[in-house]
Amino acid sequence: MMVEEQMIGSLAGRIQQELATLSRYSATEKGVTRLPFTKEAEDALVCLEKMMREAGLSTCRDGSGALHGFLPGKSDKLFIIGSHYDSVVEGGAYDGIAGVVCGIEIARHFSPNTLPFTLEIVAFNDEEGVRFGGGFLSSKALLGELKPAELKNYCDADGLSCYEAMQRSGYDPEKISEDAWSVENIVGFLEIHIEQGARLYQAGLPIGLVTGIVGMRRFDIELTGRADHAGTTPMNMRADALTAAAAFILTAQKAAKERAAPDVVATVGVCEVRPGTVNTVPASVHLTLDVRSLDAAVRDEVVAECFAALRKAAAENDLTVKTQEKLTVAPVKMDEMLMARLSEAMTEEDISYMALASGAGHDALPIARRLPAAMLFVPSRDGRSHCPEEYSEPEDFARAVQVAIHMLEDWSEAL
Ligand code: HGY
Ligand code: MN
Ligand code: MN
Repeated sequence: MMVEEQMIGSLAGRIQQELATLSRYSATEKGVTRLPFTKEAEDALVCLEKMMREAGLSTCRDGSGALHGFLPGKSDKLFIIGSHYDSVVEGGAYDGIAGVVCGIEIARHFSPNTLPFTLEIVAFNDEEGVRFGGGFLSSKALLGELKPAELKNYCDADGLSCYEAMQRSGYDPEKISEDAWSVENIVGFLEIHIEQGARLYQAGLPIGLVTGIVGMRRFDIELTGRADHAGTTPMNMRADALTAAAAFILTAQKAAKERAAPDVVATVGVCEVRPGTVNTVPASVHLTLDVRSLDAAVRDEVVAECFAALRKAAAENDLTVKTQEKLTVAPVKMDEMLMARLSEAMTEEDISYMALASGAGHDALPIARRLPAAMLFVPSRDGRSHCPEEYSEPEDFARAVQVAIHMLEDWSEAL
């Protein structure tokens, strides 16, 4: 079934409108900042709830702050489509939430009780882990993989734990996994997401079929030395925390670059120096480390190299080191059956696409370990993401929606 171009046009127009509305729920003027358990996150959720109901879905929330929309089918089996509605700080208007909007548009296309399964559209909370340092909060909770006590170990910059932030927002963290899925009841999961890299954009292709997602390890590191006068403390008598941090940062870059593989990356995204004054030897530094690879062993080698360098530099500078591993998630391959169904739908729609791995983490990452999962990527202009310049064409989202609709229609006809 060739898709009428004007159908793509009208669908694209509605998607663009919905994303423009949702992008206003932000704590910053510059880009989009919508962190979990904040007013802007709650306001976005209310707006998504309205969009879901207008599309004919019944809605409910779960104990992690995720929103669910349901379109009943001919069985209680579930096919789930979704992505996250939280963002990074001063991020873009498409990362995550575009996949929720696409899910709503897919569901809107179908009448109740026509698909062989119930369609569940999910807006996941705190996929990014930017506020509390973890990530995948809702997807892990829905997989039954989160314990309430763990939420006390994740704290924001003000020292407020995720546990307390949930309580302040009216959630009961003790019930975080009470709404966990019965995984055996789920036929499949699809996430539509922006690529956040430049491969599709440079190839001029409208869609990417994701083959796998990198494994990730994330750490919080606290280096403690001693504050001293910058003018009167001889170099050989300092306990300068920033010196060891510099060795760590350069080792992270070098270790990843030496693997010379695009999926092997290491990033020190946070480097907070205290007391942070021009004439005081840095007493302490808070760092984060994020290491990824499609190969868990390579990922672990890079981590080991980084911490060996840190221990050596800390010993040479008379520092103490405290580390906390905040996230450990294995690389995954996407489901072959779902990939084949999506590939067939794109062939029938005469849409050219590229198969590619994801260097970004997604809710599909923990989910794919437990049930059949697939992802479709939409090009990111210039490969930019996690910044206000993030942009993707609404027509490309519309094409991804049409591919998913085509796959679900084929699925129904085949039964
Ligand atoms: O960090 C990531 O890859 C994703 O944006 N959470
Ligand atoms: Mn992101
Ligand atoms: Mn994302």
